[in-house]
Amino acid sequence: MRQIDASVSPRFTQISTFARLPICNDKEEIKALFLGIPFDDATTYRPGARFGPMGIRQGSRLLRPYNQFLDVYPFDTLNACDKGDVNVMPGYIEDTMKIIENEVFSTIEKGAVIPFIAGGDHSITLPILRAMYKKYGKVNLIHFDSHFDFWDSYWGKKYTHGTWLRRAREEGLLKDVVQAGIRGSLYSKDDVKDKDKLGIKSFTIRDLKYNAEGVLKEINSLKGPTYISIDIDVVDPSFAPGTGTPEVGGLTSFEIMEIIRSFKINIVGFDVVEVSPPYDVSEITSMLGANLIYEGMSVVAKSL
Ligand SMILES: [Mn+2]
Repeated sequence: MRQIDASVSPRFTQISTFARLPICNDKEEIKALFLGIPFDDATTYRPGARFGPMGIRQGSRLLRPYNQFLDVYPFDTLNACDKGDVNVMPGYIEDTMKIIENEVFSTIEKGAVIPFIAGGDHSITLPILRAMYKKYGKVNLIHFDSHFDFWDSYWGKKYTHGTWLRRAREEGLLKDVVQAGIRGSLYSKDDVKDKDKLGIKSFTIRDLKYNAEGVLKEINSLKGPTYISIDIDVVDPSFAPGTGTPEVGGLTSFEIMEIIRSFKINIVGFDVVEVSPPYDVSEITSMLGANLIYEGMSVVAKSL
């Protein structure tokens, strides 16, 4: 059984691994790992998500081994470990995407290891999906966000944290796509129409707030390998102020946790992106990010 050293106080100020898990080594069979991608050069507004992995590790110190709501010991069941951070290249988005793709692929190449990834801005999800495609072929995508993220370009540039989803579609990496939590002002009415062109089932924050069961039905009907990507800004800034592009009127922290707990799908990868500790207050965003990964691990452990 995966034991957490109880002699290490959660109040200890040393920032260690995610949930004080062991560092990954090649000798042990694992089913899941934590991986940080500290890259935020593709943000369009507030920076700081490069400190997301650090913040989420820090916010994970109080996580305990047993999840009472799903009746599971996620770390033990998954034999989970922390693989550290991807060695990104600041200032070079496309070079970094290649590094991310290779690094993520190397973690999933052999066996059925599920990466739980802490961003980083949302641009990191595109190279992760490229790695997923290499392993599984087309995967389904469940995308929680306050933004569509399928704009064509920003300042004429194709690779930003607001364009990754369109690129993933164009590259043929994805099967069914369900996104939810969309809100905020838009550039144009055409933004809304593009979701049909791109074959994306898109639900607004109203759909989630007034009919979460309907949205969950769509999500849980997905068949085959499915990747989950959660932009922390799907949560209301009152619960998650530490993020790059906040939009008011979002989910509560309780609501997003309950949604994750309800997943009944074949999860092959999971990310929480856009946590920006420099804009955080009392670590609440970092703690939420850590807990969302914990719930994700718990759902996967439960399904085994
Ligand atoms: Mn967003």
